[in-house]
Amino acid sequence: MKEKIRKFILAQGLDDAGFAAVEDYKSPLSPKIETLFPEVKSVVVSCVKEMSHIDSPNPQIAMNGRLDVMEFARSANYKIARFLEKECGARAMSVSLSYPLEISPQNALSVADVSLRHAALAAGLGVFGRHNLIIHPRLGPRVLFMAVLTDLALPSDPPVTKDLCTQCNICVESCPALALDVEGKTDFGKCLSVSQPYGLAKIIGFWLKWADKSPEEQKKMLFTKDFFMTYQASFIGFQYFCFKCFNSCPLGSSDK
Ligand code: B12
Ligand code: SF4
Ligand code: SF4
Repeated sequence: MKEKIRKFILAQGLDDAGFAAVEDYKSPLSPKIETLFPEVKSVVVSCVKEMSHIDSPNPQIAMNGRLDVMEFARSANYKIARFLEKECGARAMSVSLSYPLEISPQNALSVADVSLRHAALAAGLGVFGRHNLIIHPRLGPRVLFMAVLTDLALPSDPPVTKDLCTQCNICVESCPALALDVEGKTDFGKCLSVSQPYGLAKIIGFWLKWADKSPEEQKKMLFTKDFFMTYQASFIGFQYFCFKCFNSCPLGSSDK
């Protein structure tokens, strides 16, 4: 059964696939996976390579490439879920790539319903690196993950046992936010301030400032780059302006 599913996934143009039995998925901060789908038995994880767009100094080119990859991955993930239901007689639920995500002051760390890094680890698709990203054995960290939960009982693929990270520290030194200084923990707030400069913090800051201004100054604030860019980010979704930990890591960077 696994090989039938893997063949289908690779035929979609995805770069790799792996399987994790739910008992092997261990993400300490995430909700219990059974709360999402009580009958879940395994997680089908796939990945897609990020291409050269993430190396562009132009944030529009970089983010447009990311949107392409996300759109493709979302559609491919839907097809995998559909295949599991139609061709394998299973029930299946797809997991979001990044969002929708519960964002609230009560979930201040933005813990997702399913941690795709821990799912990829359990499915034998890679290991954590110093940058806290999953390094795929062939493609390095330059991959995005997606997953489908299913009630099909599929044994886990063998884990990657080799420590792929060479501890060269390039990712840590390349992070403009100094968000990777403490090993094993990304400083979420520091990362966000650089990687999503027009995200929620900017929007809240903007409106708090706006509320205290005179009508004349309020009008002026609406004609600023900050306002225009946050307007755009509000319909793009999370808009990333930094890919440094992702693209500075030398592992897998030349593999197509
Ligand atoms: C919210 C989120 C963020 C938040 C982080 C919030 C957070 N608390 O983790 C912010 C905005 C900061 C963020 C940033 C980035 N993100 Co992000 N993010 C997510 C999302 C949606 C949820 C993550 C989550 O639930 N985290 C909470 C829990 C799982 O984390 P945790 O248990 O505390 O585990 C952390 C540490 O304890 C540590 N850890 C745990 N076990 C171990 C074991 C070892 C040995 C080590 C060393 C570390 C380690 O690693 C984790 C990272 O801090 C996922 C998608 C998803 N659904 O999983 C994408 C995801 C993790 N992001 C991704 C990417 C690429 C990025 C960025 C590069 C941004 C960009 N330009 O794309 C940066 C990288 C930052 C970094 N180096 O860590 C990819 C990672 C792909 C990969 N190859 O690993 C994911 C998987 C999206 C995807 N669909 O592929 N992200
Ligand atoms: S995305 Fe940028 S700011 Fe965030 S951890 Fe990676 S290098 Fe640092
Ligand atoms: S850049 Fe170096 S230290 Fe960072 S994850 Fe890659 S190999 Fe490890």
